Amino acid sequence: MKIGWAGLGNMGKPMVKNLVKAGFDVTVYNRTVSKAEEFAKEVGVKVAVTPADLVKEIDCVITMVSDDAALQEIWDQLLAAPLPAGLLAIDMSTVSPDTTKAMAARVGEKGIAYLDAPVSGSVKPAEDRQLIILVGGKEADFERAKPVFDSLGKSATLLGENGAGNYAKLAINAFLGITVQGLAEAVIFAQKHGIGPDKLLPLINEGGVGSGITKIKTPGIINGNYAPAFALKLLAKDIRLAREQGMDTPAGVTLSEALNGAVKEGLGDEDMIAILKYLS
Ligand code: NA7
Repeated sequence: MKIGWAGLGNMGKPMVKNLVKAGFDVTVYNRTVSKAEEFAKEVGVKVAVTPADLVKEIDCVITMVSDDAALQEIWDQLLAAPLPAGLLAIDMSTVSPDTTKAMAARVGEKGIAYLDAPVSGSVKPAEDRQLIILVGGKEADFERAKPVFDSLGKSATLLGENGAGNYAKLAINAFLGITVQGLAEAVIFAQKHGIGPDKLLPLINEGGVGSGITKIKTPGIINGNYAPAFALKLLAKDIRLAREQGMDTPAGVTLSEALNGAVKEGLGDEDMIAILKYLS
């Protein structure tokens, strides 16, 4: 299968490397072309300088970009180009289920099959082929995409029609955000009473209340390292999307306010655990 990949951000790069390792023929496109050229030198893939170049002679186009606007922008350019017959489109970004449904209908008019396939897991799981892939779309298209998914993650699950993958992703990230905010609040409270994160976090991680995410975030909190594995602004976007889809329960509402506040204070490009700085 020949793949055209659009979006070489923190997630896109390790995912493409795994496709190459699995033997797929991959061409990459990135809005900032210099990033694609640098990446191609390292990995040995071909570079397309426009979305139109990307779709020449491919079987499958995969998008992994920031948000709904980025996805729309790429598809506006793709749809202006001649598209190969039987093209399969897979969007692995986290976007609104409404955008997915509209996009699937729009490209469907040109005979293109469309899957929403956002992922649970950030950079390390992407590098280790441990992503959990959440899929919406038709069974036959899912089966076609299976070899791609198998090269990128540890599981891929078809959850329903287009949009279902996005709904599952928003639910999981709401839980992720609530957990991270809870962790930040516990650290702040303990610190106020003389117990530093270096003391508290190992105790959390030793017990039943510790989890994958508390363990992953522990070194960053202790060392004050907020380099983004998952940028706070992207979590803020996900919670905004969940709110737009009717998530109005208390922790979700509070989380949404905290994340928006943190973005306003300029913390958006730091890791999501920078919510700790905002709440301190
Ligand atoms: P990053 O590291 O912020 O990367 C975002 C990518 O999206 C990057 O390649 C950007 O290109 C691209 N992008 C952003 N805006 C546009 C527009 N308008 N047009 C085309 N391409 C664009 O995000 P992650 O890799 O961490 O996350 C990707 C998705 O997974 C996201 O939905 C997360 O919520 C989950 P650039 O290099 O800036 O030119």
